[in-house]
Amino acid sequence: MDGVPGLSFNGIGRGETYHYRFTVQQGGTYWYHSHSGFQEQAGLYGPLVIDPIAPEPFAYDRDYVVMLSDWTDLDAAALFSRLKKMSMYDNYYMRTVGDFFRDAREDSLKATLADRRMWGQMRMSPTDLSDVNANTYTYLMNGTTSLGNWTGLFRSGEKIRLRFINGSAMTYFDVRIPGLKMTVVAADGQYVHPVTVDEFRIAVAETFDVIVEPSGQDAFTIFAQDSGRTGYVSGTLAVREGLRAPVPTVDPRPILTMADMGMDHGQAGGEHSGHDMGAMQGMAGMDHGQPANEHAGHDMSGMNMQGMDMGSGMQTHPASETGNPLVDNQAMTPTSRLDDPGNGLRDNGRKVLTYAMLRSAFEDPDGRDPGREIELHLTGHMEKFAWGFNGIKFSGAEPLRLNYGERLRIVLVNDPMMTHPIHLHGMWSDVEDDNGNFMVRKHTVDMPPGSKRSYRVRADALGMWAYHCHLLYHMEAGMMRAVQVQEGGA
Ligand SMILES: [Cu+2]
Repeated sequence: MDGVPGLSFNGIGRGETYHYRFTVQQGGTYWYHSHSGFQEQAGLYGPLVIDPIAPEPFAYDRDYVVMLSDWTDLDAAALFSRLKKMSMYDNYYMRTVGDFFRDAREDSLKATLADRRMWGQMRMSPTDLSDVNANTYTYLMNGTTSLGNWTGLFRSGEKIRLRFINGSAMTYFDVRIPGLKMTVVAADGQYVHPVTVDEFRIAVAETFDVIVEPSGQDAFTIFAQDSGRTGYVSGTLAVREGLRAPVPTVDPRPILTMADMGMDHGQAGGEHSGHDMGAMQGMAGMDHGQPANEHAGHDMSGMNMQGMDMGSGMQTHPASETGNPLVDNQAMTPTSRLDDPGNGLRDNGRKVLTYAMLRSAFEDPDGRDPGREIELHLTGHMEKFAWGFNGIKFSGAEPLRLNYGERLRIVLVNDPMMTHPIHLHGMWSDVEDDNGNFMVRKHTVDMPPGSKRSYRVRADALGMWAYHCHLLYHMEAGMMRAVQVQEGGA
């Protein structure tokens, strides 16, 4: 019943009634949405909270759903065709001539030129963080704008459970409540060992349950800014209706760095500015000479890999990516980056949740070592707004076949310079740490640019399932596969 029209059932026609019948095997915070066309963008979604049978491992006095979403009055099909024609439409922040000369003063002119040339060859603006942003979207909290000020009431000293759900089509949010610590107790509906933070990034489709204990003030702002720093939505926790607390300004706009492109050999700690690329200027010599498809199959021989650790092992790529006009970038040295709070959140003076802090409150629910491994690359071409796995769109791909009951490992490599929240229907994704140990059970695994992450899957649900990027327009453009779980071995 985690179905998708065309894969596991025929959808629900106009005027039809469809009865979902399923055994509830879990509790927690989830959401539901249409999987037909662009209906999710048009608002066909809602929160889904399942009360557990067993007592919960934490206490609270009240709970509220805080559902975040991105709304547009545009027809979603029109927005999609705009993305196909002008993928940069919302990216107002192309760097200006003024920025160029400021950079040139601060660095050497040579380094600045090298940096700019490199980004030009990458066919991406270093500020290009999201395809659609607040220039198009109005962000909503529980269906209302910041002006509408959704308010959750509390009495001083109470423990409030907030069930954050990112029901956006395309938007990552960075969430904080100035003046309050948030203790994360569940991720994607499943209990985690409590971890207390100031802020968390919530990918599209993820859910996080947090507990806060407001006191000492009558009102606190729940602040959710988009990851591209083009806008925000806010609401309020208050002792009565009609109150507000100060609303922070949106953080400075981050820029993508070499680390975000999977080309950094070290850990991702520390927010790189575009200026420290001087040391990487050898990268600007990456001239592949084939304008149509310069990044499929890098010719390493011509590159001056100054400052890069060639010994750490370069990432290999599937043959289907080579010479593929739908692949504009390949991660060279991707790492899990599990302890990276993410672009725009590093060293911001706040304690920011990372995946490395998420530990399920239970042992590996399967316990077996994976019997085999499937590596899939997230691929795309920014300008063409083409997305897929291994350079192949959904329409041209065979289903992934899993054997009923098997335990396998899926390794994802994110080649394009965008972040993708990857969701497998029907089965859990048990995220592993860098040593291949079970870490946290999720249904949506965020894949930052240049990352390589693995998770275990127990193929315990027969049938056809969708496996896709949860950015709606990426999925529609082809970043989706069918997964077929079948009985009786390979
Ligand atoms: Cu995507």
